[in-house]
Amino acid sequence: MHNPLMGTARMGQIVLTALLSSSCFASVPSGPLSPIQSRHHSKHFELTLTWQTHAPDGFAREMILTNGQFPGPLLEMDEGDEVVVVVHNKMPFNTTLHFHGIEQHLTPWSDGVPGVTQRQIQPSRSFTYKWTATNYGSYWYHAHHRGQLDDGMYGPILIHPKKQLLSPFGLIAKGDQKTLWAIEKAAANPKQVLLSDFRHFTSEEVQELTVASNLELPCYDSVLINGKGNVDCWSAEKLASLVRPDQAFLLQAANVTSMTAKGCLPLKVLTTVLSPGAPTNVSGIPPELFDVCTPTTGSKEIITIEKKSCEKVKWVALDLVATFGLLTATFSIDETPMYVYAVDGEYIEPQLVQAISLTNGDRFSVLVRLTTLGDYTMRVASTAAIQFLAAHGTLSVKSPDTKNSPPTSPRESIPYINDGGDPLSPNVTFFNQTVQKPFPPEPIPQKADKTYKLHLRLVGPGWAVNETPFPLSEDNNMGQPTLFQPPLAGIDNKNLTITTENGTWVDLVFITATIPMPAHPIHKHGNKMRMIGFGGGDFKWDSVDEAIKDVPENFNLVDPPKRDGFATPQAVTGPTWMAVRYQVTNPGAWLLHCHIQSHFLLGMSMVIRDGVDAWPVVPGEYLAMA
Ligand SMILES: *[C@@H]1O[C@H](CO)[C@@H](O)[C@H](O)[C@H]1NC(C)=O
Ligand SMILES: *[C@@H]1O[C@H](CO)[C@@H](O)[C@H](O)[C@H]1NC(C)=O
Ligand SMILES: *[C@@H]1O[C@H](CO)[C@@H](O)[C@H](O)[C@H]1NC(C)=O
Ligand SMILES: *[C@@H]1O[C@H](CO)[C@@H](O)[C@H](O)[C@H]1NC(C)=O
Ligand SMILES: *[C@@H]1O[C@H](CO)[C@@H](O)[C@H](O)[C@H]1NC(C)=O
Ligand SMILES: *[C@@H]1O[C@H](CO)[C@@H](O)[C@H](O)[C@H]1NC(C)=O
Ligand SMILES: *[C@@H]1O[C@H](CO)[C@@H](O)[C@H](O)[C@H]1NC(C)=O
Ligand SMILES: [Cu+2]
Repeated sequence: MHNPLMGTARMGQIVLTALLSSSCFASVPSGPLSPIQSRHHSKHFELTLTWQTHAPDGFAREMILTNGQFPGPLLEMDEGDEVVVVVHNKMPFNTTLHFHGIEQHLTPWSDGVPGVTQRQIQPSRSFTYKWTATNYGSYWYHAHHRGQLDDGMYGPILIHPKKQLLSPFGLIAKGDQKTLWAIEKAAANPKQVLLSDFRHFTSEEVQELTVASNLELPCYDSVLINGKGNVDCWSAEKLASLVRPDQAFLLQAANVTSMTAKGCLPLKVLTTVLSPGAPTNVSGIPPELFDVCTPTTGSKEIITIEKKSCEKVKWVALDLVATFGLLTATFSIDETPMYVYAVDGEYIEPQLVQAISLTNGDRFSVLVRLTTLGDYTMRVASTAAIQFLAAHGTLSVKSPDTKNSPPTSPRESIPYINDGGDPLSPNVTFFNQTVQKPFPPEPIPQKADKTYKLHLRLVGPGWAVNETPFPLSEDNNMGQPTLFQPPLAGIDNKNLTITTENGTWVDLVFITATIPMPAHPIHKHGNKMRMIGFGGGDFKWDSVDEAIKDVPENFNLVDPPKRDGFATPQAVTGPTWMAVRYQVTNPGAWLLHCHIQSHFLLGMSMVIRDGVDAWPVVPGEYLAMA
């Protein structure tokens, strides 16, 4: 076990100032540090949403801009701040805004889920979200209405931790005080790196085609880093060289020989292998959606880091935010290992890795140690079976003192991964969630009060977390959000709702009921969860407690990972399961859903009415707001 005392609390300014000796130490935290007992402030943001032509990857289409930009602006604040976000809907359709991973403690009406916590915001109307920044770390905001996330409605959130917070940076600095200061300074000002997939069709066009064809249509056009990228059409040889066994199996089963020019599984795989027997109609699907690839020049994200010649080592922190609508992808920076120090906003025992697999909604905060000037390629490459797609950006380490700067080397940096997201050598270590430990340790009880077994299924063309696909918001509850209904009254659809009591510990066990089944990144609103176990085969027990007696090796009740979303294990030949545990401490109506946009749109959601015995009273202004 590690020693929590090895963590560090940030130092006061006086001590630091006294220790600043050379000009090089200008890189040690020098700005005014807040008093140890920092007062909580109010932070006010205005976000204006417009539907405009924009070309993030070089292809112009109508999409959602936030304050005229894409991705939306960073919302930056301190832990404990009272936050007000006023959303002005200047778009020609309804919308809502969700703050991903933000607890909304005592403010469930600001969670942004239409039909569950609010009514939709109509065109030319505004809505005021008010919440407290109860946690520190990396979060993001995005549309929660229909497929608007895929139209570009998202941006990052950064919550600076309280100064006295115990941090894991001492475990990286290993007793070296200067290293510790350099790391703390870097982590106080992380650079946002948003990783997205992007499509040339609007979300509503895709939704119409989905309904007309009776098929899920999961093929995109580009991957973006901070909203920049291009369409890069790969040769048939390159695509063939990257095909993995699971893809080869699917291609062969459909009697097709290769991925499409866009790097997608051909429609025939979808109609014959993935939706066998379902009545589908592909005649209305434009060839540009799956087959035809048209290259664009687009643009490339360059993150410039200034490294003074007297600084031997420059530490930089990056907040990686996976805003993907569909893809799971590998992220890696050539020749640059990453210390992962926080996941979904919260500190962990650091892991030193060369690559990270990210799925929808994930946040990874990493520190990199830069010693040599030059350009290093940042790579994001899809690992989803459905499509090959990658983006490259540049981490450019430059000297500010130009007279001393060496001639720029034309050398290409050496990659750890290929464009298929696979490691290029056995030396490449990926982040391992199984051994992701909260820092400092956070014990959990050995037993829960209640167990809910939830069956993930494909129901016709729809997806379900439980028995029944969830209706899209406008059909739900006949316009009356769940949160606005009396908590102790009966509920409309028991298949779509779980009700819990405040203070209790709850286990959710997700079981794949349709085989084969892809991984589903399940996100819970309102709180983080601990992933206490997973495995293959049927979950034949009634509770985790019973299961542990039979298969103790599948569980970790000591230091399980904590996140606001966990991906269920993919089921290829037989069922799989995953168990998460949380305590109900945040009464309210919370959505539990798959974060893959096409699955979400096809119904993969349900509502957990947490702590109905202790629901806060919805303020009148929210009951009235629409
Ligand atoms: C837009 O929102 C309003 C208010 O919530 C709702 O009555 C209306 O049906 C919505 N319109 C559409 C097209 O969903
Ligand atoms: C693939 O080809 C085999 C042999 O020709 C045939 O039996 C099978 O039905 C075909 N499958 C599909 C999905 O076309
Ligand atoms: C299939 O889709 C096309 C284009 O959307 C439509 O014209 C046609 O009527 C559909 N066929 C069937 C059998 O539904
Ligand atoms: C892997 O690491 C070993 C030991 O550090 C080194 O000798 C070897 O060259 C590395 N291999 C590759 C492919 O990078
Ligand atoms: C992750 O860690 C677990 C526990 O040590 C180990 O069993 C597993 O093989 C590791 N996974 C990878 C991909 O390294
Ligand atoms: C609830 O689930 C059961 C079992 O799958 C199903 O028979 C029933 O029709 C569902 N009810 C609703 C209202 O969808
Ligand atoms: C809900 O439960 C938590 C944990 O037991 C407790 O701290 C909190 O006060 C409760 N909330 C209400 C409103 O009773
Ligand atoms: Cu899913």
